[in-house]
Amino acid sequence: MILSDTIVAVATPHGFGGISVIRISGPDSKNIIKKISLTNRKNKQFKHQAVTLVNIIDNDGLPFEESVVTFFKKPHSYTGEDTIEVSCHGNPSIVNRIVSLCCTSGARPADPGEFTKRAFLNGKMDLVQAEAVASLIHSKTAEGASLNFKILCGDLSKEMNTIKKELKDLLVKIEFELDISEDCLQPNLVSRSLLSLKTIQATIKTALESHNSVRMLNDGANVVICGAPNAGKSTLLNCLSGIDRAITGPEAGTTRDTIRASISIGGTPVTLIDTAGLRVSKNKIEKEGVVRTKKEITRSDCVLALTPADIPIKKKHLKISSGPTIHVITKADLCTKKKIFYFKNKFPSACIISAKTSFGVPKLLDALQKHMGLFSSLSPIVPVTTGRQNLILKKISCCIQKSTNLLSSKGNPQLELVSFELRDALEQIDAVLGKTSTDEILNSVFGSFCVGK
Ligand SMILES: Nc1nc2c(ncn2[C@@H]2O[C@H](COP(=O)(O)OP(=O)(O)OP(=O)(O)O)[C@@H](O)[C@H]2O)c(=O)[nH]1
Ligand SMILES: [Mg+2]
Repeated sequence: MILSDTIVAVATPHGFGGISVIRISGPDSKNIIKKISLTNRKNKQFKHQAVTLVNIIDNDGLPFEESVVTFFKKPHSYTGEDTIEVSCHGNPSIVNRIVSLCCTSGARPADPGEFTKRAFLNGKMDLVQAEAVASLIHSKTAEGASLNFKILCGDLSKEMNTIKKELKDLLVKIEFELDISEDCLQPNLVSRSLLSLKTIQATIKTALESHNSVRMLNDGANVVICGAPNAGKSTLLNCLSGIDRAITGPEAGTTRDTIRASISIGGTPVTLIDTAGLRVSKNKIEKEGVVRTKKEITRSDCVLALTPADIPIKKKHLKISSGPTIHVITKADLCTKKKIFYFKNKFPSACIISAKTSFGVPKLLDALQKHMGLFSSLSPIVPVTTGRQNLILKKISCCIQKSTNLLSSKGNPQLELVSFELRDALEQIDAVLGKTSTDEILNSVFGSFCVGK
């Protein structure tokens, strides 16, 4: 696709620094840089993938900046168009002056994500890869960045294309069967089709299951520490974060508000949230504290439900959240070995700890990592990383399930309906890869990018 206009934007963060990079993309890129610069290497300037040292000149032809210009000839550039990158001194006043000179010379300011959108429209990458660019830039962990790099290189796209090929092969066989007489059923068509569908469904299921852990890898996870007053919540927050973050004390109801501390578990940033103790209270402030605790629970990725070892544990203490929850029995240092043994038998999945002595804390961290299923970029599983991909993959999974059910039903399988479901699944795969995306979807994907990418 050839876009007729030329866009310009700063590709590096705003502010002072050694260098800032300004990106220009479109058919007029070369003309624009020629208009606003002077160089004494007249014949050798602006060759593909070569750098040219230039003086940037103002409207009166007076130089005010020395920059290095790199030219990428279409289609061998990020966007697939003629692209110029100006590396200038990292001073916002210089950067803004160059951008505005580019605009008066024929470029227009780029929209957020417009360079990547052009790369997508010019077939340099599919929509899954384009999304990986945004995720790579915003990923909060090295693991997340590595994973997004793999997806940018095409790992997930390859997986989608493999599924597409398998579904297409299946569809061809089903439609061939529909075209010939019923008596000539291809041998083992149903059993072989069911086997293929089972394999595809398993791949999709794994990709979907890892979506949540990947989200935590990119964005970080929220872990809420809750339980009755005096359960040892704030002491555990301080113990896990290694800082004296929250006030602790023997008085029940010490913590009234939510208190946050950041830690890293297996490379994933985790925000620990200490909360007000859950109890019925007439005190207005304490009541508000409990409301806030409940709000944090609904937004959490995992809840630590604390019960102290020195008071009887009731079922209601453990039913704090319907989401992932780890039962933590605190103050184990106050217990005899016999009591700890009793707890281990009665609550086999609970973590028994003492935040005072750190007993059981490493095991709690392991349990937390396991519970949240924190993802490793080294895993051979290729996960879906965005909400859009997750939603579409669920639809594909649904079509495959319907096809499986139709083929498994007794009597002659309704192959027309199977064919309809498979076609739907194929359309959804094209939607994941961006082959059939509407402007609205593209705007929502690229609108979340930063300007200059
Ligand atoms: N022996 C022992 N005491 C603990 C332990 N953890 C907490 N405590 C004590 O228990 C009391 C309550 O601890 P906090 O951490 O303030 O309890 P909390 O759950 O935050 O209490 P509220 O904020 O009032 O809801 C304090 O006196 C702590 O020193 C522990 O592991 N062992
Ligand atoms: Mg507290």
